[in-house]
Amino acid sequence: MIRPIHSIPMEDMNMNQTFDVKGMTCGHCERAVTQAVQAVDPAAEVTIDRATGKVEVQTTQPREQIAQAIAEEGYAVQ
Ligand SMILES: [Cu+2]
Repeated sequence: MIRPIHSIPMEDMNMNQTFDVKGMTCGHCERAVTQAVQAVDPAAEVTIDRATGKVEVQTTQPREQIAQAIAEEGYAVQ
């Protein structure tokens, strides 16, 4: 059976979003970015590759809000 899109619960609507984040130099930066993202979406899964600045986020929240939270921590994000 096919469910109409509006009946899909939020937790089924996780999206994998990738960001380029500049300025993460240590584990503290990774924690700061992770916590900023999880302040927007406590259930977000955050994977960070500090060497390349690649941040992967599994979240139900819009991309702009995640990017803004990271930027507010002081990191350049694309
Ligand atoms: Cu740091």
